[in-house]
Amino acid sequence: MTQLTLVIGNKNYSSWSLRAWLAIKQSGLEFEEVCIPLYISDYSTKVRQYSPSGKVPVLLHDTQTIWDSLAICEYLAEAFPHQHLWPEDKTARVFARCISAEMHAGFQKLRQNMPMNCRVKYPGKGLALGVQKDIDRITSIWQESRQKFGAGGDMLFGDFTIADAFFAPVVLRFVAYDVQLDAVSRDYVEAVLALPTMQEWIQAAKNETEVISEYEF
Ligand SMILES: N[C@@H](CCC(=O)N[C@@H](CS)C(=O)NCC(=O)O)C(=O)O
Repeated sequence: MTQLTLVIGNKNYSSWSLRAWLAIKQSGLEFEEVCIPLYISDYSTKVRQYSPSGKVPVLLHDTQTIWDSLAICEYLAEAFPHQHLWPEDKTARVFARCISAEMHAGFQKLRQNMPMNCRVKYPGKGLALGVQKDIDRITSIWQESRQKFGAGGDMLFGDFTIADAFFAPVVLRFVAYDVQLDAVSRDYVEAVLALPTMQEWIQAAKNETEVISEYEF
């Protein structure tokens, strides 16, 4: 098989990188990882060697360069259909695509006020105006997915899918900021955290030494 290379940012801070990394890791595909720490002095030069947008993540495969986390996940699902990265059932797949797109394009208040950070605990911080509305919408998505499609396992659609990769950074945000959750959402958070791949990411994030002060309180 042609080599897959995934270019990512710091594991502690790069929420977009986590989505692509988790999708590829959960699919069991072999890949090479290139890490470019965000905002170091030559970040732009380094990242532009791989990424036309100047952002991570970027996937390199065969002659293709795929940037943007959603495009990467769609590419993986298409290139490796036997990995079942989207749900098999059409109705579930439609729902999974909608909620992943909603996550991709939305929840700005949550993103701005509760930056992903695996190393710290900031209970009660980040609850600026509009953040609770984002949290409520996310937990209602999780409840609906689990109730309608989740019977076969602990993930949103039973087995792991791209939708779980998309919400994984939110799981880490909810843990870091100790966000109060309903029982279904709490169970989902625990299930995502229990994935060995998530534990691997978190441990690697804790081992990193770079500090980006604008992402710290
Ligand atoms: N929509 C893009 C967003 C990627 C993105 O914003 N990545 C951040 C790191 S988490 C980045 O590269 N920031 C560097 C910059 O904006 O210069 C995706 O889904 O991949």
